[in-house]
Amino acid sequence: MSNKYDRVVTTTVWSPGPGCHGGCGAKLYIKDDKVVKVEGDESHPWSCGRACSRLLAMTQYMYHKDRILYPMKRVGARGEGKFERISWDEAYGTVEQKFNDIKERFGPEAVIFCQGTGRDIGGSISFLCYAFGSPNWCQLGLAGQSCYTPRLGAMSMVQGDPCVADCSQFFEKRFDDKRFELPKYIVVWGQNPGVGCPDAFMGTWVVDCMKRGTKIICIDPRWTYFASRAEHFLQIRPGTDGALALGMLNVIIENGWHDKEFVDKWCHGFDKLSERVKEYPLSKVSAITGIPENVIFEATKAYALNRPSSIHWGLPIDMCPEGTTAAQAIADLWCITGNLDVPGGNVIARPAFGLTQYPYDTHQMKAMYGDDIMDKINSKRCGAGEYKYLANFRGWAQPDVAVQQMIDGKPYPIKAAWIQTTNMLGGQAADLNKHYRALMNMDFNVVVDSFHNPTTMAIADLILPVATFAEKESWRAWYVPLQLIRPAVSVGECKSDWEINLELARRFNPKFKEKYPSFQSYVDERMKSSGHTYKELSEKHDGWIFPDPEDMKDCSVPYKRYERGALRPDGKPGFRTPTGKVELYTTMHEQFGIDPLPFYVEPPESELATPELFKKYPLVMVTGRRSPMFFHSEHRMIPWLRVCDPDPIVEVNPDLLKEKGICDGDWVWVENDRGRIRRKVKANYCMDKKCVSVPHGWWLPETDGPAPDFYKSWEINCNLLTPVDTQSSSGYGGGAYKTTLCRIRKIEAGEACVTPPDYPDAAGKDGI
Ligand SMILES: Nc1nc2c(c(=O)[nH]1)N[C@H]1C(S)=C(S)[C@@H](COP(=O)(O)OP(=O)(O)OC[C@H]3O[C@@H](n4cnc5c(=O)[nH]c(N)nc54)[C@H](O)[C@@H]3O)O[C@H]1N2
Ligand SMILES: Nc1nc2c(c(=O)[nH]1)N[C@H]1C(S)=C(S)[C@@H](COP(=O)(O)OP(=O)(O)OC[C@H]3O[C@@H](n4cnc5c(=O)[nH]c(N)nc54)[C@H](O)[C@@H]3O)O[C@H]1N2
Ligand SMILES: [Mo]
Repeated sequence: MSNKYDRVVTTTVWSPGPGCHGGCGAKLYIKDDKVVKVEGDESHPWSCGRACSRLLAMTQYMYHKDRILYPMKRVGARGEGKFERISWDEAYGTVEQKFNDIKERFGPEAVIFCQGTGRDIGGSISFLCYAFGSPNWCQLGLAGQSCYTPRLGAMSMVQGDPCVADCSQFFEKRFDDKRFELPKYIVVWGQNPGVGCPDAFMGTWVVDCMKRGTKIICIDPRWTYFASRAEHFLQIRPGTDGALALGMLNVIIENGWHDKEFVDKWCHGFDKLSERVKEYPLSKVSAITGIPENVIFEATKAYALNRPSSIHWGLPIDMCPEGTTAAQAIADLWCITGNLDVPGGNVIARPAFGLTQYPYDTHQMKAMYGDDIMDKINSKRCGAGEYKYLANFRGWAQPDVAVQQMIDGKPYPIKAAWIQTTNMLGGQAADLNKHYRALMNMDFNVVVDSFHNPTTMAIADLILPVATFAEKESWRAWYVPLQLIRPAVSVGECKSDWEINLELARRFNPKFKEKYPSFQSYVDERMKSSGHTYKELSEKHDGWIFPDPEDMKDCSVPYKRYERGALRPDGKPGFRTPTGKVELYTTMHEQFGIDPLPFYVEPPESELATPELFKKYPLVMVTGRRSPMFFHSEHRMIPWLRVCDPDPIVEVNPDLLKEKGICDGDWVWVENDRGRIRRKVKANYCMDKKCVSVPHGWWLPETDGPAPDFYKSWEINCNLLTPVDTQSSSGYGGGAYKTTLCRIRKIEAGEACVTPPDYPDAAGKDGI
């Protein structure tokens, strides 16, 4: 190391900063107690030295002039944008007093704990929520809880565990490990992993497999990187993936291309599934999905007859109408083709050493909080009464039910919101106006974040400044390896989410004061099953550890765990389902009163479902395709990133533009009955003529924060146009983010943007 730097810290990346689902290794170069350069860590087995644009721009994030460095309390009216610095002690004391006061008057369930996507937060926010005694923890605003949970739910019901496509990531030596086998095909289904690296899966892994010979089947309405390199590209009508999967199952079963041995020995309900899928012949599926019959047939044949192959899927599956059942149909595909938990297939992904950090399913909820946790929380959890599936899987409250309850107070009032890792009014929440209304209705809102944004400006009463990954101690076991996040520097008075939440949990629940005198004591307790402590692992240079691949009893070691009895709590061979088999006919669904077999329904708004509306709004607004420069609503203020992706755009097929007399670069309205937003046109043949792509999370940090501007969220945020209350019959899935109908037209002189509604009767409008 040259004397340009005092030291280099290697650590694991996991939000805040890049914002992401994390898992990369980074090297932080430090001079005079400041991080001056960031690089990827080439020795890291997952990322192998690669670093995304957001990681490389970390120094601009950490030391940005607008970063919130101290706790702040609101001193003017809500929306005025007047905040004053306070001490941590006052901040903690205020939360303690306000939340306890609400608890006394309305019960602990009257405080809702809201998070964004799966960052290093799920563990600490659920811990705080349950320590306070509330059952209401969710991604408020994420219509239908439509991100990953529907896929996780379906996988849990069908096969007892989540799984991911195997690109050798389960082994430290990666492709050199003899246990691994290269997939013949990877089906990239409704995901763009090269951009997003979503859900603990690195897009570069797919490319690494492609370089070694893996072929691609891509299912996407848009011409993407993977589409352009695919052997088979299925350009699908948005929201119809469930029908496609059912059609593919039908083709496989009809032609006898399934793995008969695996199906006979390990699957339950194959005959019933075979009957159901007969309702989805190719002609019908082709008409629904818009994909030619022969294209579906050939792709299905390639996937089914070339083993091992895997399917790697994404968010649009959750956002299909009946997202859980669309996911169920796709899971059935890898199960009946014998691709489950085999090398190069879809491999079960339990947390390293079986240790849980962030409860992704009911088993983990019970492991963390005791066997009676679900009963305890279900009596009051928003949505648990209506949705049996929700009541029995994971711990989330149902967000569409919760937001309504925040407005009408039925069946009981909700009075305060704890908001940590989500900018609802600038990113996460569908139906922007409804969420604004609901949050204005709260007596007290706390936001834990690193920058001001539309949410902090509009509704925050207290803001707590959060430390980036480079400034905190934490850990990660989002499957393997177990990795440490190690602090390199500190900035302002920022604290980590864990530090903040543990301190408050101690104040709300004194038993934690004794039990966890420090964050490390909590981590060490959770890490016990690995046989390591935080300190000991941290002293190891690399700071990560894979389970011993020879340990056949370890449930986080692949493959074929169902044969060796490593999946079930009773230690018997089989899967963690009621029958011990892969449940193609899911008995849990039967118990919940949901169809045990997959089925298809149309999106709530579509050409077929609402033909009259379609006449008025003939385009499908597909929102949310990811930009490598931004994570959701973040990073618009980071110069290196914004310069690469400067404007809120709408991508439109050039032929459609010609018909409408609109030019590349024009500003247009994107509109429907819920409102209209301004966007700059980007002509792009990647888009189907029937769809437009509208990236989400846009607000302009360079404009005015206080009301009525709120950084232009009401002018450009596409969630002004998306609905809530479209959730699946399970309560999970079905958010219409990819299937909302709209139209585009030129902006006429004198036409103004929408402004935020005024809520003069809102409860928490004045001082705190
Ligand atoms: N840089 C960056 N990375 C991110 C994020 C970010 O904001 N920025 N967000 C993170 C989060 S929380 C998530 S959930 C993931 C999401 O990441 P992904 O799972 O990749 O989801 P999207 O980017 O929404 O869409 C992926 C692809 O699906 C296509 N698509 C759209 N509608 C449909 C459909 O109905 N069917 C099919 N088959 N395809 C469709 C889109 O055209 C797009 O190419 O990314 C994570 N990673
Ligand atoms: N139209 C449309 N809307 C969508 C989507 C879409 O595809 N289309 N995608 C949806 C999906 S899949 C998801 S998961 C949601 C995600 O939505 P969110 O995860 O809520 O993302 P943001 O709205 O950007 O809010 C994140 C906020 O948390 C802060 N932050 C980042 N990391 C941390 C951290 O570790 N700690 C703390 N305390 N703060 C942090 C950021 O500064 C930012 O203000 O958005 C959904 N919204
Ligand atoms: Mo997400």
